[in-house]
Amino acid sequence: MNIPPRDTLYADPIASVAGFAFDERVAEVFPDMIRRSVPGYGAILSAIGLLADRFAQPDSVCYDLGCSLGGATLAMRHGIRQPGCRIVAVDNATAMVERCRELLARDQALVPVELLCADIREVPVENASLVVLNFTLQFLPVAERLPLMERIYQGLKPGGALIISEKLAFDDPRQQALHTDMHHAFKRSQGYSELEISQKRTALENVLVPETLEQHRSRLLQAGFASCEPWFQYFNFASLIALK
Ligand code: GEK
Repeated sequence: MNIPPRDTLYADPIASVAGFAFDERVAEVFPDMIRRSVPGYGAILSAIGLLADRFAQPDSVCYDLGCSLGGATLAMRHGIRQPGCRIVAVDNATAMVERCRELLARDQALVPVELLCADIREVPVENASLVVLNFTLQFLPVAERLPLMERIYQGLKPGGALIISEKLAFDDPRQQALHTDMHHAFKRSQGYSELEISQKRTALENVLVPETLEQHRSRLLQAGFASCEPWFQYFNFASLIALK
């Protein structure tokens, strides 16, 4: 097994930090970056495998929207035990999709995966039993989030589910400050320097737009979902499950 290269993209001072983009340099270090930046990422992927086993229905489709290198796709692929299932994995970053294709080719599991380089706002969702948005919705303009939730709801079969993991914001300024501080403490504990933390934060400004748990919940209910509950939270990172 190759050790994934370490994320040092923000280690040196940058005169003017540009907005974060999912380019070749990010794709190369992505596995290391996401594990050291998102508290609980590994636990969430393991649970997505278990949830895929629970929700995948025979002869249906499981979607991984914003798949990056296919972490959630592979978790689902190894979790699904129902016959006739396939996975549709989608990302609009060419560098991510190319690497994802190589990683999927090395994986031995049998569930077919269709990997699309496309915008998740344009990909039809049909005959779905499970849809996963693992830290992707936060990168869409806020106004485009409800139409996507409505399309996902329409494309889910009865009994289907949506898993949505996001960085959260908080209405209470003390909670906001606490969770931001604790996230930075997590990143420091993972070996990121103050400079790396602050330059990355600048790069993500206006690119990653977090919302509160309540905003997510009310949007999901507005889109038609019968209920929605967080099943995981680690500081300001949470994962929700919405049921059709
Ligand atoms: C994982 N789910 O490892 N259409 C398609 N893809 C998009 C769009 C869009 N409109 N906007 C952003 N993306 C993964 C991690 S990363 C999360 C997801 C993070 C893609 C973008 O190219 C990137 O690959 C992914 O969403 C977000 O479980 O980096 O914090």
